[in-house]
Amino acid sequence: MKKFLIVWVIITSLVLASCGGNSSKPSTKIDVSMTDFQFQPNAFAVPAGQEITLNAKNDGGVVHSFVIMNKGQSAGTEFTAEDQPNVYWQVEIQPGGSIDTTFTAPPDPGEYEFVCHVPGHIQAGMVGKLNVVTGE
Ligand SMILES: [Cu+2]
Repeated sequence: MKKFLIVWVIITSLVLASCGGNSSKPSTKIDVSMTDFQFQPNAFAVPAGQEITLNAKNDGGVVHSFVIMNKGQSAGTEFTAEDQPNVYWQVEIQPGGSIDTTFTAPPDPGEYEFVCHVPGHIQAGMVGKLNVVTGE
């Protein structure tokens, strides 16, 4: 029985690892679920300068947001008024709601932080990484 458990753990981690690998493949579509208090998944790769479709669902019980910070900017542990000028793009979703919208990916490749701006939510875990990559 113990052996089966170990095998199951290994298979599960392999599956999870391969899923993680997919997030580094650039896509013009982002599908994200927001819960209390997580982005699932919490890492995306998009091609620089292209139009990105964002499909976001708030599966939580409180309002959440998807806020992309400018390159090199971090909201830290709490999003405050001082962080607002450093926002690249943002959208808010009511609990139980969903949105289907588009934004233009930053033309400058690199790593961008995205967060939920609602007080306390970054500390609770609502932070992720948007990897902007150049097309060939
Ligand atoms: Cu939130």
